[in-house]
Amino acid sequence: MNKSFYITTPIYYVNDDPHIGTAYTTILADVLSRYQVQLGNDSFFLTGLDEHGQKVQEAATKRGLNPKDHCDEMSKSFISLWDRLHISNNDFIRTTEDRHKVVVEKILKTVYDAGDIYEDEYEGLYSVAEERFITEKEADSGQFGNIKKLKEKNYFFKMSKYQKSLIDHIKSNPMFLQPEHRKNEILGFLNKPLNDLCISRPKSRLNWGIELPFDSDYVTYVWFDALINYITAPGFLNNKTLFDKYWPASMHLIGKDILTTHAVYWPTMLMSAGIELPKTIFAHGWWLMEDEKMSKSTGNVINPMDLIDEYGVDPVRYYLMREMVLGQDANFTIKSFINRYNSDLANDFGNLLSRVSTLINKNYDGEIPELSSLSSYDKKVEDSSKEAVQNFDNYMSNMAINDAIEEALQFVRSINKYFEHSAPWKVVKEDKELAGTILYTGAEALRISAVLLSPIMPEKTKKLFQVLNTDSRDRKWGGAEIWD
Ligand code: ME8
Repeated sequence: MNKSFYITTPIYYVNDDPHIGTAYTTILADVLSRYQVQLGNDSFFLTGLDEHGQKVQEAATKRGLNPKDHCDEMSKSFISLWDRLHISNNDFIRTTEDRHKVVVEKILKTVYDAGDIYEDEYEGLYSVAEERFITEKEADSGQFGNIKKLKEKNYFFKMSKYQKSLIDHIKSNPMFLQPEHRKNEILGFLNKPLNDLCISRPKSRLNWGIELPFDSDYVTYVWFDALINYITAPGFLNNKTLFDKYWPASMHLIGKDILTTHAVYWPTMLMSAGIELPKTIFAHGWWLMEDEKMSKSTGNVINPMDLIDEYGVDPVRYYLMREMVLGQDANFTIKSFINRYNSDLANDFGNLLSRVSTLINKNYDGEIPELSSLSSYDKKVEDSSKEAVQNFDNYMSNMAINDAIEEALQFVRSINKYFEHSAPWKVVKEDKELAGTILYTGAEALRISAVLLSPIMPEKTKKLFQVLNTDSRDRKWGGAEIWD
C-alpha cells in the first residue's frame, strides 16, 4: 500500500539570496522525497519563505523598498534557484500569503481561548539580531551583538505549562528528535525551568507581521507565525482530506541552528492548539568554510550558481549529499569538490557508462543483447546488486545518506572490475553471444546503480537511462527484460 510521506524544509528568511547552506537543506529534502516516490509512496514536499519580522523589514529598508516588494523580488531568486537545482517540491509557501495569515489567526485564537496566552509587562535585554529577549547569561556570552534594554507590554504563550508533556513525548517517541545527540541536548535544556514565550511585537517597534486577532496594536512574533506554515500548506483550514493524509508530518528537516524553536516552541504550540505533533524533527549540521559557519551575515558564502555554471547541477547535489555525515558539520572545499567530481563521477560512473554505451552501439546496434547462460561471475554481479539495494535502503532509513551513496558507488566500482575481468570488448571478436551476456549483466547492474542514484542525480541518471534505452526504474534485477 502507498504510504503518505510529508517532508518540510525550514522556510528561509528573505533577507538575502539563497546560498549553499540553504540549498543543502532543500536538496536533502528533495533527495528524501524523490526516494520515497521511488519506493512507491505518496510524498508531499514543502519548502518556502519566511517573509515577516525584523530581519526582513531591515533588509527591505536597506534596499529602499517596502517589505512586500522586497519579498516579491527575493522570492523570485529562491524559486529560480530551486528550479535550477531540480527541486521537486509540491508546494511553495510564503508567509505573506492570505492562506497562511488565516491559519496563524486561527491558531492564535485557539491558543488564546485555551487560556494559554496572557499579557505582561516585561523589562529585559533584547537582542536585535535574534529578535528576542535574552537572559543576562546569554548577554554576557558575547554572542549577541546589538543588545538593548527594553520595557514593554507584550503577550506571552504559556510554554512552561507543556514542559512536562513535552519531556514525556520526547522520551516515549524515540524518533521524535533526531539525531540522538540533539535529543539529549533538548532534554538537557528541558531539565531547567522553561520560560514562557513572548509571541507579540508592538507595532510601534515592528509592524511587518501578522496582526494579533485580539489586539491590533501588536503583530505576531515571527517564529510563532513561521512555524505554522507546516500546517497551512497541507490544508489545515481548507482541505481536510489532504491534511488528514499528510499530517502529522513525517519529517521536519532543519539545521541545528533552529533546533529549539522546532523542538520546543513548535510542539508546545501544537499541544495547546490540540494538534498532533510531527513524527520526526531531524537537525543536520552546518556546512563550514575554513571551519566557520557559512552564513549570510559572515559573508563567506559560496554561490551555488557559480559551481553549477562550471560543473552542472548534479555534481553539486552529489557532492553535498556525499560529503556530509548527517548530524555532523562538514567542511566545504573546492578541492574536495573537484576530487569527488573526478574520482566518483568522471572515473567510476562516467567510465562505466562510456564503456557500456560504446559496446552497445558498436556491436549491438544500440540494443541491449539477449541473455544466454550465466557464468558464476555474472551471477555474482546479480547477487551483489541485490545486496547493494538492500544496504542502500538500510542506510537511507537510518538517514546515513553518505553511506548509501558510497554503497551505490562501491557497486559501480565492482561493475567496472567485472568488465575489466570479463573484457567483453575482446570477447566480442570471438563469441558475440558470450560478450552479449557480459554486456547485459553490466548494463543491468549499471541500470540498478542509476536507479539508486537517481534521487541524488536526477539529470545525469536520466541521460543514462536514455543511453540504455530503458524506462524501467525497477530496483530488482531483471528489469532489463522489460527494456523497451
Ligand atoms: O532560520 N549549513 O531561516 P534561514 C547548512 N526563517 N545549512 C544551513 C547553513 C549552513 N551553513 N546556513 C543555513 C530561518 N542553512 C527561519 C526558519 S522555519 C519555520 C523558519 C540552512 O534563512 C539550515 O537548514 O536563516 C538552517 O536551519 C536554515 O538554512 C536557516 O535558514
